[in-house]
Amino acid sequence: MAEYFPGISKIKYEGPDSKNFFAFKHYDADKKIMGKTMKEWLKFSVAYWHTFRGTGSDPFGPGTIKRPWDDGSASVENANKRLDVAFEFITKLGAPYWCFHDRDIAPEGSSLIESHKILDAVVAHAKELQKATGVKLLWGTANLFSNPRFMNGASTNPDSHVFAYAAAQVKKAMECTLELGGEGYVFWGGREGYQSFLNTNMKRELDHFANFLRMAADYKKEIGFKGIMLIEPKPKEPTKHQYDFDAATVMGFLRTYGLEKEYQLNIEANHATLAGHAFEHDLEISSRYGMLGSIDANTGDPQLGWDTDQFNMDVKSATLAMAIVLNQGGIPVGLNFDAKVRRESTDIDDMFLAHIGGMDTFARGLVNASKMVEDGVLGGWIKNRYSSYDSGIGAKIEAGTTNFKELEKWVLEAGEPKQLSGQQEKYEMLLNEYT
Ligand code: XUL
Ligand code: CO
Repeated sequence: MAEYFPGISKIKYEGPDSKNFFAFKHYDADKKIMGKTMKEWLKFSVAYWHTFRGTGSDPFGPGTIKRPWDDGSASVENANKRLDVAFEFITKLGAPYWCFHDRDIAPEGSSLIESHKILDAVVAHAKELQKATGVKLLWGTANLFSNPRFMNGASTNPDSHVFAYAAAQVKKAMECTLELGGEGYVFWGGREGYQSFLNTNMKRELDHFANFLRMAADYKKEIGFKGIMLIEPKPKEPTKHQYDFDAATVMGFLRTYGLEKEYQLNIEANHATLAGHAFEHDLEISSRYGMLGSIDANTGDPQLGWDTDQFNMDVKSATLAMAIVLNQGGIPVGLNFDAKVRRESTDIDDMFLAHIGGMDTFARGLVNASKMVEDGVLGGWIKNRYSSYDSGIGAKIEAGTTNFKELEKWVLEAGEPKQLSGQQEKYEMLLNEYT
């Protein structure tokens, strides 16, 4: 088979003193941290759409990124060749997983049946490549937002014909994910939202959305797919309002429609920040309710404020994220780099450096978080802050075994509460010590 990156050999761990950009300084795949290898904790995945279909185009100009292997055609040969390149890239990087949308790996045909056939041919090739390289599928998904037929949404489209089309496309994408042994299947509601309240019946759209998700959950059982079904919250972009606004909204929606046992959440950092939260906010809320299934690791740019999908190189952010993952004993599906190199980062080397940097950042986050846990720092201070609920009246409040009358009586005896400092600066100083 042709080699597309002849100048780059397998990326190795060389340790923190290495000056080699094409080496890991922190990600040491087989190193054990708190009983599991780094590879098992982190479950890194490469996002096919960004790294192999991204061109660097933005609303102000066309693509800047040209790849020598891609002839730009919509042929199956070109699609298969891109996969060859991708698997060489992922293998050299040493990421154990990849992720895709149906329409990024295979071109869309002129009818649904033709699209299915093209997808089958490309999936067969991907299966051979997975077998040959050992790279596994983290999750699959369907692109229900690029084709103009989905301009008013997919399962929340006012036209039931489009709803049915989306169902047929997801059915096929789920079958392909099963065929490739995916560990998850993701629903990101690209245009599942609205642009104007004036033409939208929100309740009917939400009911339809829930029915769609119920059918998908039923189909999962029917075909014997054992992976985890995931919903990826995002508040807006491309629509003005997306129904899967943030983690808390999605959890409430799932409970309202009795779907909370069928789905978990795929939390994306840049989506959390678009919703006005920190990355760790959406991780924490979903984790504490047992709903954190997977992570789309990226970051936005605080000055731009839109979904820039950058590689996260911020060690502090990765430390806080990995502390949450450690606390829940691991990430059930994985950590996908839903991130792209900048429009100006046009070299092939940049593809590698972005991923190496991202992997090292999360590896450092993992090591830092594990040290904080081992030193009893993390968790310790928070536990202490709530200790008044561990006994006495606090324990009764927590257990739900008291009432307003009893609490009034208790306060009349106990008097005014003492002021307890939140000590935020102290904890910020402590976090600095570990990062
Ligand atoms: C878009 C986004 C998607 C999903 C998969 O903002 O994050 O790439 O991760 O559809
Ligand atoms: Co994403």
